[in-house]
Amino acid sequence: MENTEFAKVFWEIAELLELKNENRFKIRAYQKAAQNIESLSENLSAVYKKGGIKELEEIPGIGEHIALKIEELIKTGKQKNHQQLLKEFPRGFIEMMRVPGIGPKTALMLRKKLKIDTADKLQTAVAKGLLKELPGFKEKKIENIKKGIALKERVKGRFLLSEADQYVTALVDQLKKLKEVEEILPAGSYRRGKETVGDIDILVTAKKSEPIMKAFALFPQVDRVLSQGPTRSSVILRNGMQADIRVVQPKEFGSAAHYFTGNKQHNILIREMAVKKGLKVSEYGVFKGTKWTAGKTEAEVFKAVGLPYIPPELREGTGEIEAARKGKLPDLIELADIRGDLQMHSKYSDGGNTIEELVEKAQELGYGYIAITDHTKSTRVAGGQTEKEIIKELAHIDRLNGKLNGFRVLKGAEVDILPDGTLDFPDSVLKVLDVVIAAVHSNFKMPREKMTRRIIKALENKYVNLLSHPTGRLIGKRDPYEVDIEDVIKAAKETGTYLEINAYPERLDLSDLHCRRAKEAGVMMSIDTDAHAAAGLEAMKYGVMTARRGWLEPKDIINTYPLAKLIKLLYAKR
Ligand code: DGT
Ligand code: CA
Ligand code: CA
Ligand code: ZN
Repeated sequence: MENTEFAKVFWEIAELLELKNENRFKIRAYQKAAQNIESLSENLSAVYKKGGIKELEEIPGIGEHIALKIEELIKTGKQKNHQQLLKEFPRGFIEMMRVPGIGPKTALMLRKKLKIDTADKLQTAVAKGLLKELPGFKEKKIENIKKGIALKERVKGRFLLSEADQYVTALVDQLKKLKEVEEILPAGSYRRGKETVGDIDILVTAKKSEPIMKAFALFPQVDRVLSQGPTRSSVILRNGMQADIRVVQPKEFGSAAHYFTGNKQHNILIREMAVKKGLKVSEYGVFKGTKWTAGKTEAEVFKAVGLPYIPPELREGTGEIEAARKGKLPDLIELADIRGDLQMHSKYSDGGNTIEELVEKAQELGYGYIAITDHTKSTRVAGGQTEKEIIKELAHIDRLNGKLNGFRVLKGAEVDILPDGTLDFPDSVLKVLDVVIAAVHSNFKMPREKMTRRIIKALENKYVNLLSHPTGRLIGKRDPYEVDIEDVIKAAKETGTYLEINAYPERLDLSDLHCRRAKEAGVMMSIDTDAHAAAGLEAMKYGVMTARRGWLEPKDIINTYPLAKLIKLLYAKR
């Protein structure tokens, strides 16, 4: 089982216990466990193999109770309580409950009053106007449900980049062990770093392909085989995602990599350029007439059409070819450019690890600094801190910094932007912080103008140096709140506030397109993980991917600078 599968079981248990109105703390424990499992870099089964239940209990948020359930899942692939809950609330019902705008209470009522117990039935009922009859179903509520159905439609059959990543990593690890395999390249939208991935496309070079195809079909991640041929197979993985594998000859590797990386629009544009030069570009190579002239590397393919190498994240057919032609491709940011992480939560609020543990992890990643940014009091569900409590935390950080050599813990907070645009802490507290992150965590359903004004007002506070997850979206779960992002970008520029690219896998907020807009407007950004456990710091790569898709360079990102320069940037506004 992949970690996402374990996590899904616990998310589901939590969700279903919520339906049954169970104890809030019990529900929270399952959610915490699921969250921490998701951010874990090591596979749970591997952790278990190392040291059994005891080793599992070392993971933050996992006590004996949950560890035993994990053991059960590893041994039998199922968990009893989970299965029992599923009998009471079948999959179709859960899916309906997950439509944004529905939730547990509404789902139960729909089942009781109208016998609606699947997402499809819900859609039909909405279309027929049946919901209007129900008590409490005002036009606005129905409108929200309609939006929720549309949101679900948009992400149907797509998976988060991080989930695809877990499967790709597992598949690639196993392919590497096959002696016939020479090169391996996960291509497609995954390689382009898109926030959601439809299916996985893996390219392999080998002289003999049959043994590879046979082995691939038997990988434990594979649920069933759709088709298996000599050079191409398609399977469905255990999470329902499709994976295609293609075996090509070494001399075709570059052209195949280019073709299967896409995107389609980019490919079409490259082919058109080739035609103008009297060439033909296909997945098999670059041809002059019937003569193969190039294709061993991607660089050869680009060279054939007179272009420099274009990084995969830019290949969307949105101006990259033009920029390449003019020698104006950006010098894209890389993971190695990141020197620290400016948003994370410790045990002082809803994080699973102590500040010391977060520091240790950050040092392991080669960082020179981090900011601890626990929640503030209005976000009570996430253990938000009062003014008094944070003063204690800050003293703790001071003591710790006294002991650390060549590493700095910056004092921060993720401060709530209240509905009227004022902040959850007074300036007298903000003043003593190095990193003040402002964020919207409540009252998401404001009219556009009001929400925009609310956020801009927060940016006007001279102590706020960073706006976190600026649109509030959760991919596939919650649309961005209504906000005029162009106005927010403009206000960031005018006030000297930085915008965050939140690397949390279901946020990726700013999105790639918004990154590009912010850069064009001359706004600097930070890439932060918003980690709630030490392992969560590893999600930085998804934020960097998003930044690369947004054409960003190291100089655009404040946490690529050394500490001294970063501090200057953070204090520039005061
Ligand atoms: P996805 O899987 O929906 O997230 O997106 P992709 O980009 O991975 O698309 P996919 O898996 O359908 O195909 C992989 C690549 O193969 C795609 O990015 C470009 C190339 N490709 C697929 N179909 C066509 C086509 O009809 N024309 C051209 N020129 N390229 C194609
Ligand atoms: Ca794909
Ligand atoms: Ca595909
Ligand atoms: Zn949080």
